[in-house]
Amino acid sequence: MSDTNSTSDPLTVGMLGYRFMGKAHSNALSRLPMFFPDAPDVVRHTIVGRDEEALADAADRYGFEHTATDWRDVVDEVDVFYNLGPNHLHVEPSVAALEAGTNVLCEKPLAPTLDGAEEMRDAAAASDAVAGCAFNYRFVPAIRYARGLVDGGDLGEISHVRVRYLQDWLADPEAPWTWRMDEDIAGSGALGDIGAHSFDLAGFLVGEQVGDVERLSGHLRTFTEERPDPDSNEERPVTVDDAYSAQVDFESGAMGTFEGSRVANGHKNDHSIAVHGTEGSIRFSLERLNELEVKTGDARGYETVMVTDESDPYVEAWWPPGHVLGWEHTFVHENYEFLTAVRDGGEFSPSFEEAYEVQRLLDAVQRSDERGEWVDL
Ligand code: 4PW
Repeated sequence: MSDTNSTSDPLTVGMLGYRFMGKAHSNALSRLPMFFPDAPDVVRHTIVGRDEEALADAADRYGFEHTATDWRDVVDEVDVFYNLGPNHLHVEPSVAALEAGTNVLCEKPLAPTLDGAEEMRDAAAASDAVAGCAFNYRFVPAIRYARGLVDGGDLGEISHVRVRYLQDWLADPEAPWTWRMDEDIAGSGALGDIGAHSFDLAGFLVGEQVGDVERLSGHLRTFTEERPDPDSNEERPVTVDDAYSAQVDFESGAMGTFEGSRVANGHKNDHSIAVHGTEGSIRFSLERLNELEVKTGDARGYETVMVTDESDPYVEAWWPPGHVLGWEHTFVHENYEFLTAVRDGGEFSPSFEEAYEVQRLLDAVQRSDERGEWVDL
């Protein structure tokens, strides 16, 4: 890898994965120079995948100079490695990159298993490179604004945290099999895919007030045991959960309830969080991400705050107040913070260490479900 952190040369990026997340992060990289002029310059160097034809097309559309079919040829040739592959590809390439001194931004969940996540956390701790996990919902302006209220004491002492992440793309039992339904590749189903975001978001918003999770009770359910493989037309087993729920006790005595489902008919990408405290409450839904509902002081109910004022986090970089932002902007903000940390030799949060803590909770939910009892963390 070239010397990155102290140079003002453009940062070279290698990206593993060119589908959903490859497109989201490539879009973010292309937006940065226009809207965040103080962001580091980036060269989209090499995009990595297995299907050469699809890869060439992605390189063309996403603006990458080269393609490669083996990540081993890339991790030590670039300044920053984006690991956007399926979960079972998170550990080995990320660890190899960090050992080569290459900065890594890895998609969530950090790994399919707690052991894999531990290896990644340790590799990050042993490296001078920046290692971040792409929990993009931390970068919604309304969530940053909400955190400011919580930190400022506007909600008083926190009693409840309630997070739901509902999708319905698997509600149809005939919806095709994908790698996200295979335990060996994904690690878990709704739990890791969307529950990881919920645990991270709760920690980000109120972690300092409520402390660590002391114990939890988790529950997993698979409603459809087999699905048609679009390649072979044969039925393939689903070895992960379609839905999970968890009850959580925090150190402070606050209670948490978490729920995630990929079979919640009518909900496309409904990530919502509510926090209640002695002085007030907030609630937020990703489906209305420019708004935050706030109840404080003597108000009899919630007031809807439009989080689009130019003083709100990140909004100044975009459009005048009221010209709303969307899902893709979260990736721009995340990439801005990550690449800035790389250039300046700074810290990026969420780090691999923080993502490992999320993985401990995912693992505890699985253990609790297997045992049918509460587990201590
Ligand atoms: O953020 C969500 C993910 O974690 C995405 O919108 C889709 O659902 C893709 O993976 C999960």
